[in-house]
Amino acid sequence: MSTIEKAAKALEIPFIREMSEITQHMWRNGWDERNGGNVSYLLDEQEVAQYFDLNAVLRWIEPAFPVSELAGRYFIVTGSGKYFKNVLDDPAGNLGLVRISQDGTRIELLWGLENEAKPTSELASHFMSHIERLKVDPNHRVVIHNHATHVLAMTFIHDLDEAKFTRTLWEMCTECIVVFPDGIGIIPWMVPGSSEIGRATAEKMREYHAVIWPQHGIFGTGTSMDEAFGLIETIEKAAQIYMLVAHHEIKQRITEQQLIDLAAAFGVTPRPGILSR
Ligand code: 2HA
Ligand code: ZN
Repeated sequence: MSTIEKAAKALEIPFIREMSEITQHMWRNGWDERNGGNVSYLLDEQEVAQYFDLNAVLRWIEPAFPVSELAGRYFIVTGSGKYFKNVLDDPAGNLGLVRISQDGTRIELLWGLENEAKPTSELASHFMSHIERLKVDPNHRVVIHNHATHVLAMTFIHDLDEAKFTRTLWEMCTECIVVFPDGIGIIPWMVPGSSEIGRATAEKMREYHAVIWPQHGIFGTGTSMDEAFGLIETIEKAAQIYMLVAHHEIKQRITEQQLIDLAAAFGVTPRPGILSR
């Protein structure tokens, strides 16, 4: 089978198509230069069984730490060092379908990650974030990390206090407070790819759907690809507006009363401590 035929066949599988399309969208948005960014998507066993033999393990991969909380769970993940630009043309070379072994000490590869590729270098942050999000929302499914341009820029010039950062984002677009009433978590700058940054990120995920890594990027989560991607898009849009207006004289803005009215109209509860009342 040619690479083109192989890709076309893989793209008939809904979750492979979703991963391939979302990575392409992010690359086109300029959020995933080179091998930047990673995605992991929790799948149901029945969803996987429709397309794959669950007993056909291609190889085993050692996770950096045991993940017994995720034993028996299925994920499709982006590969370490892989370019989002290339996923659509070669899903099997850039994505992997994996299952966590029953004791949580091994990753069982069922499809993809061809040529001995490994799962994303940020697997610790992904797995730990899935564990924490699932505790607060059993419908949680998706973790996306990317280098959203204006979010990253904003971390250079805005106070990194979570309440202040969130408040600024809410003020940038009318619907922000409706999309992320729980606000934005922010961790200190840390070396990426480590279990430490994974722990720090996941700790924030207990309370937030999105976590910013200063001077690096963002993690967004959701119950579907659309929800996780839509959250990042909305935060990035607000950050873009901030970067466009920050050095200009502001003649009118969204007031605190308007934020309160929006929350009431859309039935959301803003995180306490961000608005003054
Ligand atoms: O290279 O984005 O944070 C992938 C990354 C690491
Ligand atoms: Zn990154």
